[in-house]
Amino acid sequence: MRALIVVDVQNDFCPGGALATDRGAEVAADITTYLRAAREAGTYGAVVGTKDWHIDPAGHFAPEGTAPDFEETWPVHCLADSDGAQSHPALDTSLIDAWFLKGEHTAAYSGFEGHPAGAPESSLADWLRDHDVDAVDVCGIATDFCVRATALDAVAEGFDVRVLTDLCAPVTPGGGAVAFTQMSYVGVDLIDNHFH
Ligand code: VGL
Repeated sequence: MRALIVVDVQNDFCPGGALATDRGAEVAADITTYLRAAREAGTYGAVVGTKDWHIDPAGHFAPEGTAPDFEETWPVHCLADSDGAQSHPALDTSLIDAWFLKGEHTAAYSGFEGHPAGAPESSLADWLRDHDVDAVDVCGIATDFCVRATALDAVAEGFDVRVLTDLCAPVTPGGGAVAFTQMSYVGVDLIDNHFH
């Protein structure tokens, strides 16, 4: 059975947010349109969402007074329970079966570092296997960081992995392109023009 993983479609990663990607809001709306049709068609046995959910994520935030490098250090974003950490309003969250939070006390790019709220011992991989999932599609934000890390971990966990490239938004276009190349190199199937 195949699941869809919707990665970090949160306000802070969309225009107006602390770590905005240019295409974030557009991708949020497109994922909703895609997901409504996919639900009708029975494409997925399960749909899960991940959220960056920071409390004190070690060195993930640039120290106060210093500039983030947008590689390893970032502006403060997705603080647990803040508006910036909520799903973007264009994403219809009623289409998502389960949520996985990540990054409370450390940088956590991959959704596979996530756990259900209030259940730090459980993992996304366990949840997927419990639901007989052996294949995943991945989409969301940001292509070059959390989507890439989630797709690479999904491969390492033994899932058959596809990435829906037009339902992903990068931090930088160059970074997004490199990320797609890396994903494809480890065996991810890139599904282009899947939606448009
Ligand atoms: C992300 C940078 C920093 C992401 C999260 O969701 O891709 N990127 N934290």
